Amino acid sequence: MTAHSKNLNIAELVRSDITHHFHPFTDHKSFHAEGGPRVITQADGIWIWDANGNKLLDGMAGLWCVNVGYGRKDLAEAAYRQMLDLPYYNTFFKTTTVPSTELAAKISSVMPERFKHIFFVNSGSEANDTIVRLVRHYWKLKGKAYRTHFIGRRRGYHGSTMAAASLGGMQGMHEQGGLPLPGFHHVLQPHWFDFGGDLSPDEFGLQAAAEVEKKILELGPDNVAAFIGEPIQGAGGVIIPPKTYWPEIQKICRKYGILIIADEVICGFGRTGKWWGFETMGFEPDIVPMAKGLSSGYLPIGAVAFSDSIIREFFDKGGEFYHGMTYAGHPVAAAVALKNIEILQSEKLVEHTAALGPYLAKALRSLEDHPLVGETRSVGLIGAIELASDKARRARFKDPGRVGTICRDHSFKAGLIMRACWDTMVLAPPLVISKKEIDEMTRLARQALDATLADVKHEMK
Ligand code: PXG
Repeated sequence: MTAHSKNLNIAELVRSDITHHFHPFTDHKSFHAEGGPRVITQADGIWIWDANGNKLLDGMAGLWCVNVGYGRKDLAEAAYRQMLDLPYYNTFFKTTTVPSTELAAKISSVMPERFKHIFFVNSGSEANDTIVRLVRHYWKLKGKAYRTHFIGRRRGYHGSTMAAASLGGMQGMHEQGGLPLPGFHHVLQPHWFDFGGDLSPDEFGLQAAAEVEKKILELGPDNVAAFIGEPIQGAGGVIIPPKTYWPEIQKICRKYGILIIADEVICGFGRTGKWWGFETMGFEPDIVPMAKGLSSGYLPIGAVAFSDSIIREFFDKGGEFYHGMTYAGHPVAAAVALKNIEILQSEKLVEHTAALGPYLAKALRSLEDHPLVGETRSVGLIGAIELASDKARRARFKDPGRVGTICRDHSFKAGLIMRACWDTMVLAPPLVISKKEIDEMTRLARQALDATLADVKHEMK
């Protein structure tokens, strides 16, 4: 532990946190009942330490974001240097800063040729809110102001702001705050384990894509602005669509002139073994929101890449797009993101992820002999373990999420941070993980599964 954390009075800090800190995505009643927060004080590589000195393997890279791992001095130095040069200036009103301009060009350089223009924001939520406004305005510039509707998927996650949560398909979120807003629609997620029935994954992929066409026809093809999807749904439970799904979605969207948004907030910057999830899943989006891995979470920054055909309308027609955040392209965050991408390139971390993908897949498959495990799946360094009460029938336990939470808690106790999305356990470790560390992660996951089984054995069919 650092001298700094040694000197903390942790009990006092926890008391203060309960008194003053209102946390996101937290059940505040049980938070109080259980004695407040776990305090994380330090991290290095793929490991984090809490204030009690417990060492945990961070199987989630923070919240799917610390792709280059913890403890990168280069990133701290990039921030320090930029703060001394220019801690802040804006990018509004025909002004720029050196790091924001350099970062736009850098992002563009790792994308397909048509993505030359990058709009900066501070988070994935803001990226998606920006897209809703910009896409509707784009269609207006094109003389098709009636194209206003967006189609997403159930259990899609695109952020917590009003428009981003409307694009997303999280029922619990929609029930709070009057969502979705008008004009946002959702179709079945391509989750074969839960919905595939007797179909082969490839057959099911086509069926799930057909749901999108059905929704388009129901709304009237001319009224639909865009389809949004994560190439692999993250928070929904690492839903890796069958390989037939995305190419079919692309065919359908092209047929009706509907824009495709690939939400790369989790999949981008190497997570799937290529720079972008759309490359791994085989489709060509028009718009790409990104955040998380853009700076590996070292500072908040997000961005949206727009294809030339969209940007051309703004260049040709003129007129101001009245949208932007004070900190858009913040020079310190941009300097850190720039250095982060340089690290991904110089250490060949995308290639490393591609090379380790089959190793993680095999490690996860080794868990399939466990009575609780109905399926495992992964691409690159993002994977899932499905918990089932009857693996042969792919049957779930009652009260979705209950057994997942038990497993998540056992995982913490064993020393592994593994998240539960309902009863799907998910893993997305930093891309710097080694084979030996994957073995350790798998060993700890099995320990958590064993402890979970002891708790729920009587419910197994
Ligand atoms: N798109 C995707 C695909 C995401 O995963 C966002 C957009 C929103 O990004 P911001 O930066 O506004 O959070 C996300 C964020 C979870 C969890 O529980 C996942 C996210 C955020 C919080 C929790 O898995 N993803």
